[in-house]
Amino acid sequence: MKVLNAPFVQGFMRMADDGWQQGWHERNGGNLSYRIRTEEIESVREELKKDGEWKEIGITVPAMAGEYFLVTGSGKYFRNVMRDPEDSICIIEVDQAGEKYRICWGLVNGGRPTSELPSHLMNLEVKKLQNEKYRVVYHCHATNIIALTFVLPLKDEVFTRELWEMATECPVVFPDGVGVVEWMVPGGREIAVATSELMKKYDVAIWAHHGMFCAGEDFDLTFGLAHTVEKSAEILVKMLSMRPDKLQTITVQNFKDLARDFGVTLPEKFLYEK
Ligand code: 2HA
Ligand code: ZN
Repeated sequence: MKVLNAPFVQGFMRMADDGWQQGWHERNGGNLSYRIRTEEIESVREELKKDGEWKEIGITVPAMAGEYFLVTGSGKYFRNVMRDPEDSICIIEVDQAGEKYRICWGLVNGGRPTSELPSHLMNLEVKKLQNEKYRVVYHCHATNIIALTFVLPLKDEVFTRELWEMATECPVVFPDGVGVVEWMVPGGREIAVATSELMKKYDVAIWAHHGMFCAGEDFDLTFGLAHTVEKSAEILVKMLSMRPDKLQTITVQNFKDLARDFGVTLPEKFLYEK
């Protein structure tokens, strides 16, 4: 099969384009990665090149040894993924030590994988070790969530509770909550480690004054998660623009009733009395 016809590549391109259309990917903002299944990589094997140069990832991800990933390119625009995928995205293979990668397909006009490759691979590794089904990591510059990082305390408890209160579906969609990383230099090992620590507990990490990192089992779930979090953030921004306090909200008891009926467990640390 041609790489471009493979359903996982089509799904990846659609998600990138959906993010662009939401306005979360100005210029070269954001990045997306997908851990490719064995049968999927076999289906496109004929088009993969084997002579790419091995390059350092910058971190070690032993549990990712020998795996293949579809990732966006560094400096590439989500806006162009649909129109020119072979220029914008690439398939990479990780070596047996989990220390190096090589490009097997894509980035035909040169370039390298996303600048956030260390964060993506570390997060995918953390998730894989917890649940083999997790395959997608997505980073976007969602406007309202970024805005909130200027006015809410940068604490997991505060962000989770405020986002949960803004839409009834939220505790059901992200019952584990969201984590927050204080401002850090993007692209390196330090932010990768901080984010992957949060990913041990949550599927969402918010980077202060920068954006959001999400992980999930497939493109629908991961995009849907980012979309739900950002929608809730938008409602909170609107609410705070009308007045600084709420006249009424979803109460702790309401959350407990919701958890019971929807069969989700909500950690006690988010159900504090205000
Ligand atoms: O430009 O979003 O965090 C890509 C990014 C870096
Ligand atoms: Zn970014």
